[in-house]
Amino acid sequence: MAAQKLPADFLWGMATASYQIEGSPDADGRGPSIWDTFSHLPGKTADGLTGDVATDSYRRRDEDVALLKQYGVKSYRFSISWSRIIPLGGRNDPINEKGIRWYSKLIDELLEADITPFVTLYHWDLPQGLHDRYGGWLNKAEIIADFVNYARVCFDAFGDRVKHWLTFNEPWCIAILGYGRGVFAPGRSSDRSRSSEGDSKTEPWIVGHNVILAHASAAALYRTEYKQRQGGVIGVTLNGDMALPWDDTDECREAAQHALDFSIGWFADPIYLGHYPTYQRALLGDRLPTFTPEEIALVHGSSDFYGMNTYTTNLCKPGGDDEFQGNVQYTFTRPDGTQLGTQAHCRWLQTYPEGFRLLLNYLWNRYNMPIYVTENGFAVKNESSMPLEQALKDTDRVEYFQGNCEALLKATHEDGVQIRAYFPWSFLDNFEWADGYQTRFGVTYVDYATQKRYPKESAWFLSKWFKEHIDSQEPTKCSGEQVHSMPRANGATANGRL
Ligand code: GBH
Repeated sequence: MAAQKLPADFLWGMATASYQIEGSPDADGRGPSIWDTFSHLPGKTADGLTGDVATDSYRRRDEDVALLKQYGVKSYRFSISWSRIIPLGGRNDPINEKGIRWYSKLIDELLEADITPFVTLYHWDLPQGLHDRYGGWLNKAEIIADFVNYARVCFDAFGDRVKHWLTFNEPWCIAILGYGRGVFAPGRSSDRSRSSEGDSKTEPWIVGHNVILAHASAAALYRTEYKQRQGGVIGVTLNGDMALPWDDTDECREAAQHALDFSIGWFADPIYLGHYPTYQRALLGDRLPTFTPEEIALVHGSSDFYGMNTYTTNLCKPGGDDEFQGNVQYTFTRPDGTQLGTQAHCRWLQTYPEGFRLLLNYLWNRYNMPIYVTENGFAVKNESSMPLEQALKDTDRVEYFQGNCEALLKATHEDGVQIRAYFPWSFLDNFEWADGYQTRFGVTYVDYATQKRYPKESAWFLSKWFKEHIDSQEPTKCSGEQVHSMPRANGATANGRL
């Protein structure tokens, strides 16, 4: 058999998000977002820093595109800053042509470089105006109408050239980190040491529900008014790490499934299966909102693919009172005391390629949708305190990507999982939200004093790996056969078991 390859139309590229890289918060009429506000409050980010400058990518667009081209990526995943397009955010507020022009130029430059733009509409930077006006994501009717309006402006302005849309990045983080733990903007929480407002018992579930409906409404708009003419695909991307039983007991097995129900099933079950997970409903009772029949009809089937952001694997034990994890405890320490993998700079991340492959299988079996891996990455421990030359030799990150790329290939060829894209996180070191700038996820080192970019070894590793592993032949599919869900070829049935 010939060497195992990925299909010629497989997309690989780098990923970023507007607030993490752009800087220039006042340029060309941009309005403030909740992340401007939040990051400027004392004590909200690890180093007290904000996204005011970040990687200065608003001003370095041409340079960034040139580097992407040098890496040989086929695609670039970036997000649009809502408050550059509609500075105040709302459906009756003015549209900012200068903001539109900036992204339009970026898209043109990418296409000229033969790079497919892969666009996220919402990567956490809600216009502050909407939060102030009516409570942002807490206000169902208003936020859905305003998000759909914003999506329409983007489809109108960019849809002639953009054929891959993501409505939301990681609804779990929006809801739990923004309204439950209060560690991300807008920082609401029941923890009064963090926030004077908020109710962690109810607000995250309301916000998650409203984000699902906003996603489904924007996807419906695209499908009814744009898809036929523009011919693209639209979906949501969910964060979720593999959950494995800590030991072989039934209790741990159950705990692992419960963890998946709360991290992934919360969003994926309604969107792909048409209902919230049973366990989640049982645990939350009427704190978890319900869909009307019309709403669930809109939600069910609203994503053209499975958008997968994943970083690690957690070993699961029942117990604890962390409702956001489904009352499951996570650890990286095996029963025999050994660690699951290599520890990253962040507490929550260790390398484990087997888990990546298992998660691909789990999602494929349960949801039956082609998968776009829209984020996957690693922050090397203490990279910020290393001399530059040492930081550029990012062996732990190379090993992380090597393991996961090999797992991706095995999932494709040995397991029959349909995978269409892989986006390492991230193109550049950047503003890592509440962790500030010390945690570096980039395959490109950014010297923040000079804003100079230095490719790390991992960038060249990925560049070479995908060059060698993507088939060079033209795909042999008929033109009508697009990237929608396709029936399973191997006849396996969907099941939620590990
Ligand atoms: C992604 O989220 C983001 O999309 C991206 O913007 C970010 O830069 C990247 O990861 C790297 O962090 O123990 O409660 O604090 C990743 C998903 C989910 C991973 C929450 C960390 C910690 C949960 N994240 N998780 S908690």
